[in-house]
Amino acid sequence: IRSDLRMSWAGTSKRLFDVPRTADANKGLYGHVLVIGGAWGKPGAPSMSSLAALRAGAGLMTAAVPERILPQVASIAPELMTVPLAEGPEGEIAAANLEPKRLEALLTRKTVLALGPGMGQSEETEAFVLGLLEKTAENKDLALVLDADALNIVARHKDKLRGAGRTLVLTPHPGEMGRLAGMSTREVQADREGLARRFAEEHQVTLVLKGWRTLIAHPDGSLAINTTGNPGMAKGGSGDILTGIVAGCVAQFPTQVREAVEAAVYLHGLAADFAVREQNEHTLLATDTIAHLHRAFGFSA
Ligand code: B4P
Ligand code: MG
Repeated sequence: IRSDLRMSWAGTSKRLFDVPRTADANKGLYGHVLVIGGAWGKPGAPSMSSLAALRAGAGLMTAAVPERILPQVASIAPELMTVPLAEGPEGEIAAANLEPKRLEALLTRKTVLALGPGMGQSEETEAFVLGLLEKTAENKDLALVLDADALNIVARHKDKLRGAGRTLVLTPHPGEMGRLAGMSTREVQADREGLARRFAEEHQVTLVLKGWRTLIAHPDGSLAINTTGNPGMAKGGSGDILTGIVAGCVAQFPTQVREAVEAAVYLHGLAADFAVREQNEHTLLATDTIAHLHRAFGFSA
């Protein structure tokens, strides 16, 4: 890796997290994350994102999920607040949730919206996602993190990808990146750096292109390469956890998005590197990474 692009603890996370919280800190200083996702049979993804955002230090955390899976999601942590969403025929998030009063209640006082984990891509959910992006387009104080099926939906409506003047973070794996860029996964992997830079600049977004040596490309076209993480993370749930950590970090440092996103990616991989020592690459679970986040945050090199 080119040494000037290589991310390190000292170059990223330390700047943000080696500083203790002020003694008179209160939760209002650290943002309010809203995770929207889930569908019947998929309570795990929004649960993991929510727990990860809490563990990453968000002041407040609300999960909005289809009402039938809400008890399962709520049980992940008593610190979590929840909002039941109206369901479509398959138990997915319905377009009815765009109703102005519902939407206002959902978004009031939230500072970061993480959209996508475990959501599916039905017509109802697609209408909801597109409507939500439209209605929040002018809300510059709400940072957006798009992952998973939110990315797959946006890939069909790229006019909705407008990051200028706001915080918009995308966290695709190579398959999702291919859909966003209109190319195959193989083509994505053949020129990860060039593609990430161009895409981030063109759409004015912060792009996290995941995988071995995750890339973070910024709206100005600059790039950082992550140095943490291991193949034990190549399992369902790892990406959902990253989404939560990114949202939690952006919630705490809304004016330092570059540093917050780079730190999130670095800490996610570092926590997994600690976790894999107690497990191994075969047995590691995505949630083991959350349980080791404190070691990543407490690391000093
Ligand atoms: P989905 O079925 O959509 O998987 P998902 O629900 O998004 O899973 P999850 O959210 O847990 O994982 P994610 O990848 O978001 O898609 C999976 C399919 O996408 C695969 O079958 C494949 O076709 C394609 N795909 C995914 N990754 C690919 C890759 N690297 N190369 C080629 N095709 C790929 O998040 C996983 C997290 O773990 C990320 O943070 C990632 O950086 C990290 N991670 C995974 N493997 C790692 C490794 N070897 N080293 C370091 N970090 C790793
Ligand atoms: Mg994913």
